[in-house]
Amino acid sequence: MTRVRALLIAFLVLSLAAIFPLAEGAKKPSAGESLPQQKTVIFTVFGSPSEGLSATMEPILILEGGQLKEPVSGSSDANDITRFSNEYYRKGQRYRLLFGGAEAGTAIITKSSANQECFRTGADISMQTNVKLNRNVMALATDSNSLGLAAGERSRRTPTPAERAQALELARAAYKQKGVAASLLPGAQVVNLTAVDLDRDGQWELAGSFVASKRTRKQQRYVLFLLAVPSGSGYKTAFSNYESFGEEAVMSGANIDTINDGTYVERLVEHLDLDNDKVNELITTTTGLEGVTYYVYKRQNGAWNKVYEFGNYRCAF
Ligand SMILES: [Ca+2]
Ligand SMILES: [Ca+2]
Repeated sequence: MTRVRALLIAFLVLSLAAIFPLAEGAKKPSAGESLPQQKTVIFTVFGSPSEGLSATMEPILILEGGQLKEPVSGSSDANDITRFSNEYYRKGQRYRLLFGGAEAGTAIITKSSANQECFRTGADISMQTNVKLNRNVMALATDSNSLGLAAGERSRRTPTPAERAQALELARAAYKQKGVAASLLPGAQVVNLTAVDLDRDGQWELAGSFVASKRTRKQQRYVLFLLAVPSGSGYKTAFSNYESFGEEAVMSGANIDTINDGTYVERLVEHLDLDNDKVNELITTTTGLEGVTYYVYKRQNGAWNKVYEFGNYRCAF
């Protein structure tokens, strides 16, 4: 093959790629058709008020044939990280932003982090959205064109004072059941509390993260994640995850108060219907000192079960 011809073919291939940038994820099964779900990637999007429409994202799961699979992680082979970056983090690549289980705008890749020391499976993005993100308010991005509800069906908001009081009451009950001293409970802190409608019945569920602190020696932190669901005129706990951390649980050089700021505290990422059964799955995360873990909970026969867990190593502390 002559050099000119090779260049021409390369040019044609590039042109096609430019014309059909979304071709791979663009086929949508028509109504009633139950094709196996094609491979799609779900990313968590992290932003902050000071960054405005600049944010970062990293992959948390791959949805393929109805299965939840682990994506590339910070501890993956360097070649796998490069391959992922080349495929998903080309400058200008666009992804749908999802928030409150629904369409919320666009994420546009500005720079891959693959060559950095930390956050190697992540990327810098710019967003086109009216959603305001912060440390405890995260969004999702995806290359799927079918996941998520229409923008008008978004469900995610700050709880009312009454909802907050009920969630705190359930949190205190959960703490009491774990034997946490009653004297520490009035001071229990709400790290984050979000109202979401997971099953689209117009009644709000509450996802909450809490820390109770024993500040006398030896210090202790009691962390709790709790999903409260409507029951009668109030709420009941659908599930809760509790953990206790002493001073020795925090690596030297870190302060135990990092837990009060959210480290080791399971927090809501988002909710999204991953398997099209009309009930949204709950996606949460726990940030450690060297990485982050993601969880997916699914309602099965009325119970909320953990169906996925993925730890992403980011950087040595
Ligand atoms: Ca509901
Ligand atoms: Ca579902």
